[in-house]
Amino acid sequence: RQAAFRTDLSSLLEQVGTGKESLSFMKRRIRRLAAQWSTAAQRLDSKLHRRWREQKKILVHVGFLTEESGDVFSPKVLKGGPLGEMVQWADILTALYVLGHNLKISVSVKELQGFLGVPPGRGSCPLTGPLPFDLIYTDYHGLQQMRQHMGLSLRRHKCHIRVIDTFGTEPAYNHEEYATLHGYRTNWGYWNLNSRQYMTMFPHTPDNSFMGFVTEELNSTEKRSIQLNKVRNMAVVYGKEVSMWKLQGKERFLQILHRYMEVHGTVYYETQRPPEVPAFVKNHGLLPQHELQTLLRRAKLFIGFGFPYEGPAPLEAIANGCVFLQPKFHPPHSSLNHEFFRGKPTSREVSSQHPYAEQYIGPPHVITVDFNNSDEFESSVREIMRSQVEPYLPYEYTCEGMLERVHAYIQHQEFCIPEAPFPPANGSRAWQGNPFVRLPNSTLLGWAANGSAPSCWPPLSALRLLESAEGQSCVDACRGADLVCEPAFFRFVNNKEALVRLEVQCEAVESEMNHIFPAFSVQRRECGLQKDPLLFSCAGLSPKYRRVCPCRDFRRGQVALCRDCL
Ligand code: U2F
Repeated sequence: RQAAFRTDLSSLLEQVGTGKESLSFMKRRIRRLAAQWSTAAQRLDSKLHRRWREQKKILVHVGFLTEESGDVFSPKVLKGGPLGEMVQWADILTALYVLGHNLKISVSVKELQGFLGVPPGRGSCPLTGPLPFDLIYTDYHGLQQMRQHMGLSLRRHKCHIRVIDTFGTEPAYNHEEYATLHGYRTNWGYWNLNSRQYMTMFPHTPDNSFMGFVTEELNSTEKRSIQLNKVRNMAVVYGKEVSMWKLQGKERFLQILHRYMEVHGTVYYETQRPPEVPAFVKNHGLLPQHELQTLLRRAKLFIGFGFPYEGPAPLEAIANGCVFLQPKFHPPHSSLNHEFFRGKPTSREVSSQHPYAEQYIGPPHVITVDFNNSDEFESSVREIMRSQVEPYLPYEYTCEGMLERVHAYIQHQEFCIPEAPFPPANGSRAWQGNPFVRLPNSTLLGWAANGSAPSCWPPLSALRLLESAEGQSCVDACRGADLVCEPAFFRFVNNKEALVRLEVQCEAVESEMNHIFPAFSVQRRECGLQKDPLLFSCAGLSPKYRRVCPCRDFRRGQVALCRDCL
C-alpha cells in the first residue's frame, strides 16, 4: 500500500491516549505544531515529486513511560523534570503519522502484548508467528520488556527494531561478547544490534542514526517582529530545575551578568522561591512551552550553567533570535569522568553543555567560553549585547527536515537482509582490480563508478576514503575534511585494496575483532582488518593506530543524508 501524507492530526491525538501528565504534554505539543507539520508535509510531498512510498506497519512502544519501568518521568512533567525525551517522542509519533504510516502506540506492557499477539498472562511465551509489524520504535526499557515478553523470538525479529537512545550507543558497547571481554559492558548496551538501529537526539557519532526532533520555525513576519521587540539587556537562564542552579562559582558570573542585564529564570518551585536562585532573578516558574517561546522572543541572551546536557531548549532559544552563551568543558565530560554519563554506552567526549550548538551552529548564535575566566565571560556578555543576531534554525530541526530524514530511513535502511561481505569470496566481476580512484581533491579517494558497484544506501558514489591521524577517530577525521563518517561503507574499505590505495606499508595484515579496525600502525607496519562487521566503528580511536575511514558527503543542514541519498 502507498503511504499518503496526512495533514489532519486529530486521529493521532486520539491514539496518544490520556491519564498521564507526559501524554498531555505530548498532545499539547502535537496540537501546537500541527500547522507547521502540515505545511512541511505539503512541501516534502512536492520535493519528492509525489513519489510512491510504501506504507509500513509501525509499532511505537514508549518503554520509559510504562508503569512497568517505573515511569519516573510523568510525575515530574509539571515540576521541572526532563522534557527532552517527551519532546522527541511527540515529534517521532507525529513524523511517522504525517508520513502516512499505519501506526499503533503502546505505553504499557499490556498494550505491547496485545499488539504483538502475545496472550496475556503468558508473559514469557515467545511470539510464534510472523511479526505483525514492519518496524518497532522503542527505547532501552522497551527492549528489555520485549525480551521478557517475546522471549527467544526477539532475536529473530530484532532487525525490525529501532531504539530511541538520546545519547547514543557506540559499537564497542553494543557488541555483547566484545563489551564483556574489553570492559565496555554497561547497564544499557550489549544488544548486538546494528549500531545504526540506535537513533539519537542529536547527530553524535554517525555509528548511530540521527533521529532528532523539531523546533518551531518562524515565518518572515514573526522574524521581523522579533527583531523589533528584542530587549537588548534581557537574559534568560537555562535550567527549569533547582539542581541546575547549583553550578560551582555560579554566583560570580551571575553577578557579572546582572551588572549588564536583567536576568530571568523559569525554575520550578512549590511555594517559596528556591534559595539557589538569587533575589535579582525574575523567576517566572516553570512555563508551558508556548509561554517560554514568548519569553525567548523578547530575550537577547539564553545562558546555560552546564546542565542539562544536550537538551532542546538552546535550539528553541536560537530559533527565537537569542544568542546561546554556554560553558566550555575543559577537560571534556564523558562516561569516564562525570556521574551523569557514567554507565552510558558511549565514550563520547562532551566538549561543552551543548556540543551540537557549538559545532554545528557556532557564532554569532552560540558563544562557548570558559566560565572560570571572568574577563572572557564579561567581554562575551558585552559583545552579545552589541550584536545583531537573526533567528536561526538548522534545516534538520525543522518539521520538513525531520520528515525528510525519517522518510529516507524508512524507505532505505534495511537491517534484515545480511550485508554480503566485500570483496565477494568468489571474486565476482564487480571486483576486478582496485576500485578506488583519486578524486580531484588530491587527498581524497573515492569509489570508481563503473556501473557494477554493489547496491547500497547511502549510494556508493558518496564514498570518500581517508586515513585518520594516530589517536583520531573516523568521526573527527571525516569532519576535518568537511565530510561525515559513514558506517554503511566500512565493508567497502575493510580490505587490502583500501590499504594499498592509502599507500600503507603492511608487513602483516591481521583480521581481528577490534573496534579500531580497519586501521594500521605506521611505525610497526602492522595492518588490521575487521573480522566482525558489528564492530565497525566511526567512534573508535587508539593512539597507536591510524584508522581507515569511510567518509561521505552530506547535505548542508541535513547531515544524516548525502547528496544522492533521497
Ligand atoms: C535534556 O532534557 P531537558 O528536559 O532538561 O531539556 P531542556 O533543554 O530543558 O528542554 C526540554 C523542553 O522543556 C521545555 C522547552 C524544551 O522543549 O520548551 N520547557 C518548558 O516547557 N518550560 C520551561 O519553563 C522550560 C523548558 C535532554 F533533552 C534529555 O534528553 C536529558 O536527559 C536531560 C539531561 O541531560 O537534558
